[in-house]
Amino acid sequence: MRDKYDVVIVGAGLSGMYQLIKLRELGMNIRVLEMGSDVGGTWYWNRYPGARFDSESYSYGMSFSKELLQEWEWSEHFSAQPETLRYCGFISEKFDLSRDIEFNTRVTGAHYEEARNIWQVITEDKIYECRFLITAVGVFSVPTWPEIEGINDFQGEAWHTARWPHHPVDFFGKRVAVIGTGATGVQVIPEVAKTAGTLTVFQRRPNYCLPLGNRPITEEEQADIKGRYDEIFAQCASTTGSFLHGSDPRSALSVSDEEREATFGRLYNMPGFALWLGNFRDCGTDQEANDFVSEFVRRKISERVNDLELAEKLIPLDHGFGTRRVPMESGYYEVYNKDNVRLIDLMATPFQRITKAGIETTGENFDFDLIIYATGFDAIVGSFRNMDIQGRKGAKLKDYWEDGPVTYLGVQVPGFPNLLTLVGPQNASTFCNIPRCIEQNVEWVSDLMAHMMAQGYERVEAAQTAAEAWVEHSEQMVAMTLIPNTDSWFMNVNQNLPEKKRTFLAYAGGAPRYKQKCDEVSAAGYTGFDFA
Ligand code: NA7
Repeated sequence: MRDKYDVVIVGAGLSGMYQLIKLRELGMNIRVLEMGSDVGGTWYWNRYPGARFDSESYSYGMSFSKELLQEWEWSEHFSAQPETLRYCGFISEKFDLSRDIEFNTRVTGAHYEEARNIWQVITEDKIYECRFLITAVGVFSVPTWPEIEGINDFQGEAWHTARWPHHPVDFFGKRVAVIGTGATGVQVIPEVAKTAGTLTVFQRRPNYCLPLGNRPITEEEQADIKGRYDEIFAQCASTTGSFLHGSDPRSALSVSDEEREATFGRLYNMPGFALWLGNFRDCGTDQEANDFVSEFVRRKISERVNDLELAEKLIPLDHGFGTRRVPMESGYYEVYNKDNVRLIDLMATPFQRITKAGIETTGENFDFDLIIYATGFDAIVGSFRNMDIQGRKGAKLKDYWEDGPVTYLGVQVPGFPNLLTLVGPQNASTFCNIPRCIEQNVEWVSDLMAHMMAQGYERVEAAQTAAEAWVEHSEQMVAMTLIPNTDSWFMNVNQNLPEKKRTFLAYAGGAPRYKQKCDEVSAAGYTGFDFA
């Protein structure tokens, strides 16, 4: 006997949880399948020390329930992972979600059966049947390890930050290596440096990191935040990335050198992504404007690192500020002023192999007790590639996306009826203060379901022409930015994986434009979708 449902949702992170809540309202019979042993998604897996929001906590929390907003209290302006995971658990309990969730259940594939218009969802233990398959698999769910010879030979402790153990990891007095200096590495490194005997950081390409400016939320602030949620979310809805930081309408080239410098200085000292997202409007689109801000951040880095030669290694010269994800840090650069911390520049001395005792580069052999891999993810599309998703006539999604994702609005794929991809490629959610876009995505998908129920439709499928137009529009949007000028996970580049087509995976047109496009489509009777 196969378990039969109206909807199977893959993933019990925030998007899967909220989708469950919304579809219950339609009286649907739903099963959520989750690989972890609890809810939380990203916050369940990424338990490494230092993991925390880069979004202001009160701009990140779910906004759909006024009661939830009043009941939950964030303790810091940028909440740390343990608190955020508790928050996910709090939502699950409040809305009694776990009765519809199967934990420790990994979906390995899903096949569409055209004759019966059903999806067969395959897990390691059994097969579920459903009419609608909704993926809520997150953006960073498939960690990638570096391709280094001997990686399994190391006899000490080794952890990937995205597969951090549930027990505490002790760094005290140990010789610790961290590989990777992206958003994750930059969070974990200062934490390790606090107690490690020695810390050796292996850096390939340096990033432009900004001070996070985290601090506890005072009682007065708490009351103020709770009284201003409508205003906070309205502000988020008005900005490109759904953060509190909206861009300055002026061009960086239209002001005097003094004014520009003063603006950069003010934004640098503000908490969060202010300098990235609240800057002059052309810093991310015009090379000259971008050069100004890049140079500003380079100067800031050199001011914070005592040793000039070391500072030079930490300063990016190969790309412009904000063209890759900007890591947010708390005392990151100052770590390199400590005697027990070393930076190894892999551009000068690349890895040769990992040994039983540690790491060999072309310049030196190192012995370690613990290696931390902060080496990133098969971002956005990795989870889709990891599942054997087959649509009409057995067509495989991974083949269809071989040359880059093809979607309509980032939520549907031609040839894959009744498959809905929350937070999928070419969807604004992947480039957004994510819960803000999750709410938009989930509500839009729920409205689509309600529409289908009202009309008596049982199948929805994006038209090929509509998807092609969406891909073209997405390409036009990113071409207006400087993002394609450098390699990053934004551009589907991950050197730890077989080479893939260089293509932009997210949606660069901004969340307000994306929402408007989605709303226009629904208001016009779901143009671009075929129903049956
Ligand atoms: P990222 O941003 O992809 O960073 C991964 C880091 O690991 C980055 O510094 C990489 O260097 C480095 N890396 C990866 N593979 C290697 C090898 N083989 N050798 C040396 N260094 C390597 O992942 P994060 O986890 O930091 O952040 C992911 C997202 O999570 C982030 O953007 C947030 O939105 C949340 P590289 O830059 O490729 O030279």
